[in-house]
Amino acid sequence: MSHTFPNFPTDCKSLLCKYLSIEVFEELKDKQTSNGYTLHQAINSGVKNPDSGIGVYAGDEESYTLFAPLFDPIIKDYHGFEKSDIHKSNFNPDELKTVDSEQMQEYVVSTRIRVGRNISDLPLGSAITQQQRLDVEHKVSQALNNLNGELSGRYYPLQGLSDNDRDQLIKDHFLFKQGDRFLEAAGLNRNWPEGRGIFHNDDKTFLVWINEEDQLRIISMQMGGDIKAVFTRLHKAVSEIEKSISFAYSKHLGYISSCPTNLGTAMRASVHIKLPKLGDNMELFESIASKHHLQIRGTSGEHSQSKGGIYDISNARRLGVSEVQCVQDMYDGVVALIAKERSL
Ligand code: ADP
Ligand code: CIR
Repeated sequence: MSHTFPNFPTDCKSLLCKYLSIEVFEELKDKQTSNGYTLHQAINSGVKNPDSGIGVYAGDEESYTLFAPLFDPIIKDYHGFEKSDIHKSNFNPDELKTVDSEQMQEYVVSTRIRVGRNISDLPLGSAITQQQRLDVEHKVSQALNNLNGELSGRYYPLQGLSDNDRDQLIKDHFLFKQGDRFLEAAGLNRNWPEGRGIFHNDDKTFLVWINEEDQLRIISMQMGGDIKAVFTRLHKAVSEIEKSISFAYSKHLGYISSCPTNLGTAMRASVHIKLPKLGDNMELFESIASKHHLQIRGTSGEHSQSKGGIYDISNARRLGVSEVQCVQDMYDGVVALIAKERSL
């Protein structure tokens, strides 16, 4: 099927719109990866949703090389990561410098750190087949069912959950919502809800989402602001899971993810934090956030609004910085935000 150059509205601010020149489009428009993933599929989310921040999704690891003339500048813009850079991992919780202060406990409602992972040698969610998705669910849930101690728990397929249980898990911030229009246009909602589900321990401090935007989202979370405890639990969980599953990793791009914003560490370390005064002064709020490489989200996840002066603050950089640095970015930024909030 032939496609013509997309028609972006004049106020479009997505990175897709910024970097998809006519020349790049012409160079890439007839290419497809060995899994049959095309440029048209890679850009469809940003074409259908001109309000995207980014607007592209990879269908497999090969998408990042085949469509590099489009993906490389997007990756550089978002992460400040050059084509010649190499990603390095450091997941050692002992190297995180935090002080568990009273202020942290007063302002921070809850802490959550997640990493995205995808199984090596399989297409990513946008290009995966229905059978491959079911195979992922089977393999991952089996591996998780073998975990012990604090990490031991149960897998709940989405199809087996009642509407009430599902809605309560979403409301309590444990479970993903049904994929939105961004994921829909990326092909990530195909065959929904089959093959999707959530594993969690009894306390819901360790959770794994299966087959949402990435094949795994491994999550550690708890109430309050003890960031080190959350990071330490996540490190333990990821190390255990890696004993039985091999994840897609490239020397250049780190862990391979569907969305280029998640490459590298694929880590988002966040707090829900009470900052009502800064919330009334978004310009100041955003300037501190940007200085500390932070992203501000609403409390019901990406593209949601803040409620009651509580915000979701997380590291924006994930590639070219280690896991320790991602969490350190978040912690240092949160300390600065609390100091400013108190001064207002
Ligand atoms: P992701 O972190 O995977 O990018 P979202 O932004 O969609 O995804 O958030 C997923 C869910 O996690 C949402 O319900 C959101 O409210 C919840 N969440 C994120 N950070 C925290 C936190 N620090 N405390 C409690 N819930 C959180
Ligand atoms: C977008 O482009 O807005 C969506 N596809 C989501 C992008 C990833 N999220 C993010 O950077 N916050």
